[in-house]
Amino acid sequence: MARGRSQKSVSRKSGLPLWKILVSLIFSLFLGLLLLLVFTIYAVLHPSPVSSDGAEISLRLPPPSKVHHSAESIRSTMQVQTPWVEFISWEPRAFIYHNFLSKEECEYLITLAKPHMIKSTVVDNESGKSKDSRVRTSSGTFLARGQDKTIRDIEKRIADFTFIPVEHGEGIQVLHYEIGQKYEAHYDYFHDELNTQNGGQRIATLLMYLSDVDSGGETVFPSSPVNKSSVPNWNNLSECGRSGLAVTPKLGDALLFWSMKPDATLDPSSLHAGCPVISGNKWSATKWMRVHEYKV
Ligand SMILES: O=C(O)CCC(=O)C(=O)O
Repeated sequence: MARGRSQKSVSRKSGLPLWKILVSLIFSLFLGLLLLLVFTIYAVLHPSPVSSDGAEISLRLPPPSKVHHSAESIRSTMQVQTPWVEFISWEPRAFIYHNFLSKEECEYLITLAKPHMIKSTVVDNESGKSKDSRVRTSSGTFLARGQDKTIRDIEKRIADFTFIPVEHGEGIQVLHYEIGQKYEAHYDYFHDELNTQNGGQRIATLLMYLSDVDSGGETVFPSSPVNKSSVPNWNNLSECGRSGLAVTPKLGDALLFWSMKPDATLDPSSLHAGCPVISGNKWSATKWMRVHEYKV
């Protein structure tokens, strides 16, 4: 009995009272919940988009109060050269990525391509081979996929913005149109078997404008109806540009359009043309993207 009593009194002296333990537990729990709440509120107020390799995508849209439906009015409210996306059509699905390339990147692509420019060709529907054509009178050259750091950066950005992996892309084709040169209405998807063996069909195209054009040179979708009164720069468009939904080339901007619909069928509304340049020069760079990996 004596031994039992003495043990009891020792444990009471060395341990904390139960109420103190309970109070500190409740306090710690409260503190943890408070921190969680603060982090959640911060994350909701400061969302940060993340690219496939964990890097932040430098895409910023104007705040909702500044979203307008005309490119001109948006330009006048945006002072900075920040990338932003403008939706332009559902048929075909098309978007403009404003300020997609920097001026330096545009100049770099032109400098790289200039010594290698040759007369552009088109694909023969029967044989699937390249042929000379009056339909396409520009000159151009292909840059190898991933050929240097700048190209890799641009190709990575294209993948981030289109959600199509870099490996599905053909090499960038740089194009140069002088006065009178054009690319008549065509589809980017193929009508032959030969050209779809590597990578399948072309699913989408990104046209990057490397220069402004003084007059003409618009990319136009003749099957996409437009309401003249809803086009703010109607008076500045060439006759060709007025034949459908037109995109005026602007240095650094990129036009993304889809040649296939979400149900994986070909989209005939993706018919498009490069209008004749009326004055100045047009430099552009095309990235065609395939359904599957395109082996280079
Ligand atoms: O230069 C343009 O506006 C059109 C180019 C084009 O159609 C193409 O590269 O497929």
